[in-house]
Amino acid sequence: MKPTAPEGAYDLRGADRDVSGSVATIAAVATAVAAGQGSVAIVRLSGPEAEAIGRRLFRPAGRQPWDSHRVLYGHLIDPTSGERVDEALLLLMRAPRSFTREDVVEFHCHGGLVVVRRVLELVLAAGARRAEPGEFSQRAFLNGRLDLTRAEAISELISARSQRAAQLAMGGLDGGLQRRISGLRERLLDQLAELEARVDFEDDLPPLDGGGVVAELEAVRQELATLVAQSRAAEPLRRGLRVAIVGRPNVGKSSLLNRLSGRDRAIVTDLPGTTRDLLESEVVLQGVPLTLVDTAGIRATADRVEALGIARSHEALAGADAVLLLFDLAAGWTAADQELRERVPAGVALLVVGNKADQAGLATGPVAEGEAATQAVVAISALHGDGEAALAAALLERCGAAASEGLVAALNSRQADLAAAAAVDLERSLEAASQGLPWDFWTIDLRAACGQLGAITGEEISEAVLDRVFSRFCIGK
Ligand SMILES: Nc1nc2c(ncn2[C@@H]2O[C@H](COP(=O)(O)OP(=O)(O)O)[C@@H](O)[C@H]2O)c(=O)[nH]1
Ligand SMILES: [Mg+2]
Repeated sequence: MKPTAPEGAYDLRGADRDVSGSVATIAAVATAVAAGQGSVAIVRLSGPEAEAIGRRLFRPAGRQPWDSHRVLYGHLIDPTSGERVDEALLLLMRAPRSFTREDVVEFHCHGGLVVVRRVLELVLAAGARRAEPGEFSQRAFLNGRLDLTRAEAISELISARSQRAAQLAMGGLDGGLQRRISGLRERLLDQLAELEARVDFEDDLPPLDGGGVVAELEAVRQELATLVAQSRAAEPLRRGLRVAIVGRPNVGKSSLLNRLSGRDRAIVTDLPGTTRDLLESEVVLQGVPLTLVDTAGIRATADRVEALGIARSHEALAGADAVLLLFDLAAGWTAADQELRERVPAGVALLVVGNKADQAGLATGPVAEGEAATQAVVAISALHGDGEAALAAALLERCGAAASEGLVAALNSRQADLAAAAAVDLERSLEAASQGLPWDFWTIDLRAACGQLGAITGEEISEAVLDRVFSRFCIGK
C-alpha cells in the first residue's frame, strides 16, 4: 500500500545519450589548479569511452597490461602530432568498481596550469564532454553508488573551512542522516498506508486507532523539529560567519583584527583615520570559520578618501552576519557610540565590546549586559590579548553558533528547509485530526510530508531538483 516514487524516476541517463545511444563520457580536472602551485593534477574521465580515450592518448612505458585498478606509467601524447605532452600516471577503474560505477580513467599529470589545460583539451578532442559541476557525484548517485545525503556530505567536506566543519561533514558521510530521515519517512508511510486503507476499505478493516496515529505523527514532527534546530545551529559552522568590526576611530578595531587573526594584517597607529578600506581576514574561532572585516572608523570627516572608507564601513554593517561594535573603555560610552549602535540593522547579531580595559584599569572578561557605566558585554584589551576567549565565546553565543557544540551530524540548509516543511505538513495533518475530520483529510498533508522527506534522501525527487542539488558541487566532483 505504500506510495513509491514513479518507476524509472532517476533514470536521467536517457537525456544524455549521444547519437549512438550510449551515455556520454565526461571529463574534468578533479584537483584544484593554480598557476605555479600543486605538483600533481588529476584529469578524470567517466563513461563508456573512458578507456578508449585513455588508450588513444596514453603510451605506457614498456609492456604493462591495461588492468583495472593498476597504475600505468608512461606519457600523454597528442595523437595528431605524436608530441609528448606530459609524463604521467594512468589509473584505470573499470565499471562497476569506481566512484561513478562507470569506467573511469584518471590521468595523474604534472600540476602546471598549461599542462593540465592541454590534457583536458586533448581528452575533449578525443570525444569526452566537459563535466558539469557535481556530475561525477550525480552519476554515482544515479547508479546507486551513494545516496543523496552522502553525496551532499562529500561536497560539504570539500568546502569545509575548519576542522570542526569537516568533522560535521564526515558525520553526514557515515549515512546516519540518511538512515534517520528514511526511518522517519517509513514511519509516516506506515501511517499513511493505514489511513488510505481506511479511506478505501473502511468497512472491511478493523477500526483505526486515531489516537495512535496522532501520537506517531506528533513524535515524528518533534524529531523533525529537533533536526531542524540542530541544522540551524550548525549553519555558521558550514557557511562561516561574516563579522564586521566597527567603531569610532582609534578604539582599536585594527588591533583586534590583528589579535584575532594572529598576525599583523592591518596597519595600527595612534592616528585616527588610519584604516581607509575594508580589510578581510579569515580566522577560525573555536572551530567556527569567520571572515573578520576591519573597517574605517566612523566619524564626520572632510577627507575624501576617509569618507569613502566610511561609506564602505556602513555597507559592511549591512552585509555582516554579526557586528562587533568596539568602543574605548577609557573614554567611556559616548553619544557617537550610541549613534553607531543604532545604525546596526535589525537582524544582525550585535556584540558590544569595550576595548583598552588595561587603560581603564578594568578587569577583562564578560560584563553584565546593559551595565549602565560601560554598555559592554565583554571587556578586552586588544593590545595585550586579555579577554580574547570570553570575546570568542560571547560572539559565537550571539550568532547562535555555540549551540553547534557537540553536534556529530546535521542536515544542510536544503535538507533542513525540507524537514521544516514536512513538520508544517504534519502540523496541518494533526490539525485535521484534532478537528475530527475524515481520514482523507489527514492524508493530504501526510503525503506531502512524506514527499518532503523523500526529497531529502533522494527516494522521491524530481530531475530538476536533483540537477539543482548537484549543480552546487564543484566541477570535477
Ligand atoms: N592601551 C591600549 N591601547 C590599545 C588597545 N588596543 C589598541 N590600542 C591602541 O590604540 C591605537 C589605535 O588602534 P587601532 O587598532 O589603529 O584603532 P582603529 O582606528 O580602531 O583601527 C593604537 O595606538 C593602538 O596601539 C588596548 O587594548 N589597550
Ligand atoms: Mg584601523
